[in-house]
Amino acid sequence: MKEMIERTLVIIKPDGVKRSLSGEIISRFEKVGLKIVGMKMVWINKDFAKKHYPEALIPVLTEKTFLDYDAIGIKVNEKRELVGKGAYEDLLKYITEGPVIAMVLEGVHAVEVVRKLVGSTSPYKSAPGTIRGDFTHISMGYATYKKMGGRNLIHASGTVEEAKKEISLWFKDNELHSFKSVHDEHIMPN
Ligand code: IDP
Ligand code: MG
Repeated sequence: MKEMIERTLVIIKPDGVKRSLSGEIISRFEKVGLKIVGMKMVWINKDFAKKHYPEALIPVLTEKTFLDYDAIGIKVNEKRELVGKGAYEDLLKYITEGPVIAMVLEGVHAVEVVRKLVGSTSPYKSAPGTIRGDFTHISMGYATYKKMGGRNLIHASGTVEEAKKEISLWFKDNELHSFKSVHDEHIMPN
């Protein structure tokens, strides 16, 4: 079924690049047979960061921060919206603080498979064996509290729709390639 073959966007964030984890992260995707069909290193500016992470994300950041605060019983006097806005500004700073590696991966149910390998947003909850679970341990609540952006190493599209939008933001058509890998014979014949 051709429709099950999807493309998804993955970004190794500045902390992943600076910690020299790029090779390790890429090889995890290669090992399950996902195909890299586009890849580049870029240092994005704030305008571009706001396209990738639009302001509509603020309520989500607020939610994730307070989930972590509530879990350990932290009470914050600041208004919820202000906490979310602060976390958003920190996220923009974080994603623009160094170069990132952007790639498009292709494979069967690629969006969901990549999310499974990446692990949940707040690494202290990410399962061992996942990229976030194996290589970092902070929580989003801690990141907001420390005003450091949610340093969780990696971005991966959340849905097929999101993947389509994000791929067209980051890559031109002629930067993406169709070719046969050895896995195609075993995993995705014709
Ligand atoms: P995701 O990356 O797992 O899809 P999203 O909710 O889409 O998570 O959030 C985008 C990014 O924003 C996260 O990967 C993380 O870097 C950052 N982030 C999310 N929630 C928080 C938070 O509560 N505090 C600080 N940063 C956050
Ligand atoms: Mg997301």
